[in-house]
Amino acid sequence: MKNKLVLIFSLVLLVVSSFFLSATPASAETYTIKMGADNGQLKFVPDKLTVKPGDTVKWVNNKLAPHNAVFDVSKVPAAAKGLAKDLSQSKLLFANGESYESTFPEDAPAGDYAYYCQPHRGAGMVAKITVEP
Ligand SMILES: [Cu+2]
Repeated sequence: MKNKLVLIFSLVLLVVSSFFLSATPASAETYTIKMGADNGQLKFVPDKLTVKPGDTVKWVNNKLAPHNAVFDVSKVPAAAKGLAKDLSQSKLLFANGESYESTFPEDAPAGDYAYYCQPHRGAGMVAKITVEP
């Protein structure tokens, strides 16, 4: 009887631990977004991207610098306004190939996060990241 209990307990432990292993963000991805299209357009490429909490976005300076990536706090989920500031990269990048990364935390609220390049916002250099759990 005691052995059986130990066996059941071990099995439960195994199932629970494997659940936690599969739930860890081992599959977190890093997505690269070009700042300035190859063809010389003032765009982020891609300008629409879907990520999961835990994923990282890497902006790379490509064409027509300077650029940056600032989230529009009026166009992010209501619960994510503080986060949007943390994710913003306001430093202007001038050199080709310069980059920075922002990681969406595990508790990032789902929804659309709009952002723009400050020098080129008026020229339409705006984009969107959708967080989908
Ligand atoms: Cu720009």
